[in-house]
Amino acid sequence: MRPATVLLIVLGACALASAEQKADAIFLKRQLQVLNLLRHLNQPLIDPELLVFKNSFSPLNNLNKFKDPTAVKNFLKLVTEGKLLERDAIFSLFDARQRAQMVTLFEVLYGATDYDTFLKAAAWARDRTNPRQFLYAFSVALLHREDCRGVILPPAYEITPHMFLTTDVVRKAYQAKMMRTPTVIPMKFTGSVNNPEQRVAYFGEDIGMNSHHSHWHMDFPFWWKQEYTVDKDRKGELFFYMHHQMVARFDAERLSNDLPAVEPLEWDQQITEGFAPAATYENGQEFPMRPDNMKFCDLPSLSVRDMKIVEGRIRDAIASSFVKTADSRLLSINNTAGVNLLGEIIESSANSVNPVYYGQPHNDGHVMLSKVTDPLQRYGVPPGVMEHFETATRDPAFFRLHKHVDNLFKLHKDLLLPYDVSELDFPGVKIEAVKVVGSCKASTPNQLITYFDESHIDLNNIVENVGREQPVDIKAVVSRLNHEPFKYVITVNSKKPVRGIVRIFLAPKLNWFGQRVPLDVARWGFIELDRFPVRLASGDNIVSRNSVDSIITVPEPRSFSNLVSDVEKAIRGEQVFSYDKYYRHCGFPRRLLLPKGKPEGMVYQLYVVVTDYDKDIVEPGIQPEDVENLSSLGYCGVMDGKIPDGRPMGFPFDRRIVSPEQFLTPNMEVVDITIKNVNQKPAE
Ligand SMILES: [Cu+2]
Repeated sequence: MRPATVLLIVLGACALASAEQKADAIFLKRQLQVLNLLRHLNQPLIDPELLVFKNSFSPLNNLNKFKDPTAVKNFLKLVTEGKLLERDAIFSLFDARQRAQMVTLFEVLYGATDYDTFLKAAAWARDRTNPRQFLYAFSVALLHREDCRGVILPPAYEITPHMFLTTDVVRKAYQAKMMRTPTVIPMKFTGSVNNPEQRVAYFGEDIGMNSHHSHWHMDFPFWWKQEYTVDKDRKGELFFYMHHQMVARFDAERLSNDLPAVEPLEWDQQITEGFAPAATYENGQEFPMRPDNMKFCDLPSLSVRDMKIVEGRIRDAIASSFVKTADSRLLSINNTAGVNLLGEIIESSANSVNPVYYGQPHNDGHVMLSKVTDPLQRYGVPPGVMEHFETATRDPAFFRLHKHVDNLFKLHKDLLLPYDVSELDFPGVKIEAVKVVGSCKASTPNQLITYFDESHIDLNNIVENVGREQPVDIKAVVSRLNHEPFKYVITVNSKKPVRGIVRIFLAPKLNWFGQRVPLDVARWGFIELDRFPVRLASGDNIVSRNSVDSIITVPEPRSFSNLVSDVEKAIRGEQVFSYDKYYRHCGFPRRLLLPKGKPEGMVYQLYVVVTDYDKDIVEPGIQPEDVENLSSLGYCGVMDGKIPDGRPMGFPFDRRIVSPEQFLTPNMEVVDITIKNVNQKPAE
C-alpha cells in the first residue's frame, strides 16, 4: 500500500519563465543595433546610424575608453599597415596569425569601458576586418559583456549562410534574388545512397547542431586567457563531456540506421570514409572534397610523427596518473579534477599546464583532416569543413576524430577507482517507478515518437542588397529530426524531507549485433537527457518533468527577420519584447533530444538516478530554484560562474562498473522504453 500523502512535484517551466523580463528602450535599441551590424555582413554597412560611427569614430582619440589601450594601438597598426587578413580571404581560427589578429580585435571590443564605445568600435572595425574574423571576435565579446546580457545573436546559419548551405541552394537563392521572386528552396543532405554514412547525414548536417557546436566554442574559446577575469569553471572537463556526448548521440543515431558505432581515427591508418561537402565559401572557393581511403600527410609545420609523439606523452601522463607542468612540477590526475586538467591539455587551451610538451592534439587533429587533400598547398585548396566549428560536424571524420580523443579520456577515467556504494546510494530514498508519457493523447506509455519535420531558413542575408531595396523573401527548407514532447513521471519514496538531484540517461539496449551489452561497456555510450533538482517530502513523491525543460537543450532560435521585426514592433510600442539575461546560444537543439529510433520501434534503456542535492552542490547557499534558471547547463555549463553540480560530468556512469548488482542502489531505476520513428508528425 502506498502512503496516503503523495506529493506532486512539477519543476522546470515556471522557474525558467521567471528569468524572462520585458525589454526596456535601452535594451531594444542595443538589440536592433546588433542586428543591423550583422546584417549582410559581407557587404559594407548600410545602416545610417552605424555608418556615422564607422566614419567618425576614432579609436586613437578615445584610448581612455578602453581597458587595454595597447590592444587598440596594435589593432590600429594592423589596419594602417594593411596586415589584416584580406576581407575576401577565408578566416581560420586554427591559423595562429589570423587568430592573433582576431584576439586583438576581441580585446579591443571586450575591453571597451562602456556600451557606446563597444558599438562604435565595432562599427568602425566591421568593414575594415575580414567578415568572419570580425563576426567571431564581436560575438565572443558580446556574449561576455555585462552590458550586453540577454542580447540575442541571430542564428549562425542566417548570418553566414554559406557556411551551412549547399552550393545548389546558394545558386538558386541568387537566381531568385535577381528575378526578385519569393522562393522556397529545398535543401538535401549531401552524399548518395551509395554511401552508408549518408543515412546519418541528417544528424551531422543538422544546422541547429552545427550552430550549437560553433556557439560552444564561442562560450568556451580555447584561446581564452585568465586575464579576461571571467572564470570558465571546469572548461576542460566540459570540453571532454560535450564532445563525449556528441559522439554518444552520433553512435545512437547510427544504430537507429543499422550502422555500427563509429570507429576512432588512427594517425597511421587510412581515413576510410571520404566526404564531399557540396558547399562553397562566400568568396567562391569550394570546400574541398576528401576521397575515400586517404592517408594523413605531413603538413609543412606539423608532421604525423609529431602528432603521435605528443599523444604518446599524453598516454604516458594518463598511465602514470600525473601530468608534467611547464615548470617541471608533477600534478596528480588521479582524482575527480584530473579530467579537467586533461581536457585543457588535449584541446589544447590557453590553460594547458604544458602546451609545449603536450602540444594541441585536438586542434591539430582538426587541421590535419582539414588539409589532408592538399597538405603542401600545391594547389591552393582552401581549408576543409573540419577547420571551422560551424561546419566540422558535417564530416563523419569529425566524430571519428572525437572518438579517438574520447578514448584518451576513457583511458583516464578507467584508471580511477569505481564508485563505492556510499558514493552512489542516497540512504532513505528509493525510486519506486519510472515511466515516460508522450504528450499526444493516443500515445502509448514508455513509447516515444520521433519524426522529420520541415524548417525554413531565412536566406535574405545570403544575397547582397543594393541600397535599401525591399528584401525578397527567399528561404531554404530543410528536413530535421524532431520528436513528440513527453514527460518523465518518477515515483520516489523518501523516509524524510530531502533535496535531491535527478539524473536521467538513455542508452540503446542492444548493440549493432543485437546483443545485450554489459553495463560497464554500455555506460560509455549513455546519453544524458536531463538533470534537475527536486524537493522530496516524506513518503511517496510523484516527480513529473517535461522533456522541453531539459538542461541539455535550447529552444528553436528566432529567425533573423523575425528578430528584427519583433524588436521594431516593440520599439513602436506594438508588442512586448521579452528577453532572458541568461539566454544561451549554446545548447543542443531541443528537437534532437532523442535519437531517431526505428520505424518498427527500437528499445532503449532509461536510467534514472536520484542523488543527494546537499552533497552534490558546490556551495551550500545555492538553492534548487537558482539551478533551474541556468539554461543548457548540461553541455554548456555556466558562462561565468561555478557549475552548481559538483559531481563529475556523466556521474555515476563515468567510471568503471565492476558489479552491476552492487552498482544499482535503491535510488536508481532502469526501464525499457521504445523509440519509434514515424514519417510524419503525429496528430495532436
Ligand atoms: Cu568542438
